[in-house]
Amino acid sequence: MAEKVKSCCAVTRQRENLQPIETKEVSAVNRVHLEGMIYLEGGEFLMGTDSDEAIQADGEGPVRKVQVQPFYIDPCTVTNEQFRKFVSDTGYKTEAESYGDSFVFHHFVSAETKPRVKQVVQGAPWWWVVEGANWRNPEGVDSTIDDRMDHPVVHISWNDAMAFCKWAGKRLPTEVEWEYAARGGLIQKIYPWGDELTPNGVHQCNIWQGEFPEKNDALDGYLGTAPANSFPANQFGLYNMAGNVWEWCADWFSVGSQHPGVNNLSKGSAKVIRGGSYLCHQSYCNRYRVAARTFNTADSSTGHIGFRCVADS
Ligand SMILES: [Cu+2]
Repeated sequence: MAEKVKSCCAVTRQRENLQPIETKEVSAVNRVHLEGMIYLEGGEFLMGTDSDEAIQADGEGPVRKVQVQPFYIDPCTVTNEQFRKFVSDTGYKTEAESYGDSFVFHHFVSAETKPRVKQVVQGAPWWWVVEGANWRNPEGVDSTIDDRMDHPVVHISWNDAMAFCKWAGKRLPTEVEWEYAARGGLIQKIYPWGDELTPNGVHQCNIWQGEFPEKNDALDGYLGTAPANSFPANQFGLYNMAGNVWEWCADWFSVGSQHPGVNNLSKGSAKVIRGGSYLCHQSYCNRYRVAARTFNTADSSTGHIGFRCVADS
């Protein structure tokens, strides 16, 4: 990244000899599970922000009127439980499993796993490339998801998320749909619930408290991921549209004039992610605001990126 904006989030696979991943063709089971999904009627909304807090280089502004068609959306990000069903049904192998490693936040790596740290990311030394880290073993081979089945699945690349969507008869939200949903019908508020981060001192989302990246006070109750349905939902009934895990969108990332708020599904080098994660902090990476955005390559996976699905109405 050429920009100077500090980020907890930009961590991307970079390989000398990128080998094509063998992805098994997933049979398109045509079963749209609309039960449990929330219908949003769409319409016109104000996307983006011109506030002082906006990260200019990310292309958060200008504010523009955008039209959204009606669609269905999952109230929560896809959980470990749901992803396990998909894998047991299809035998799908994620990209992290094919590569043999994934990005893990340094605090979560045990002494036993330390010898399996293949690389520390330059410029973001809190990200370690851990051999054997994947969705079943989020912190490496000595970790499990057994006590986190209701948490968001992580170490999922954009390509993996697309495979899940295909199986489920759903799709990834466009960035426009994602922001419309996240705003929950509020107009130009900073967060999905309003303008105050902790109204009456009550935490509304899972982000970082303390000194990033060394000391996480976890005042919101969580060091890493939280259950996908934790914290109050926004006015549309959607959970964790801010914090917890970044969420993949369908669009390629772009900024500037080519980014008027229309869907960018045809070309690009990295995919949009939205919402921020348990690692974001105002002092460092203020990207849990509802207008904030960043990107990652379609084959990258980390312990703080997940996804939620939408479906056509
Ligand atoms: Cu961040």
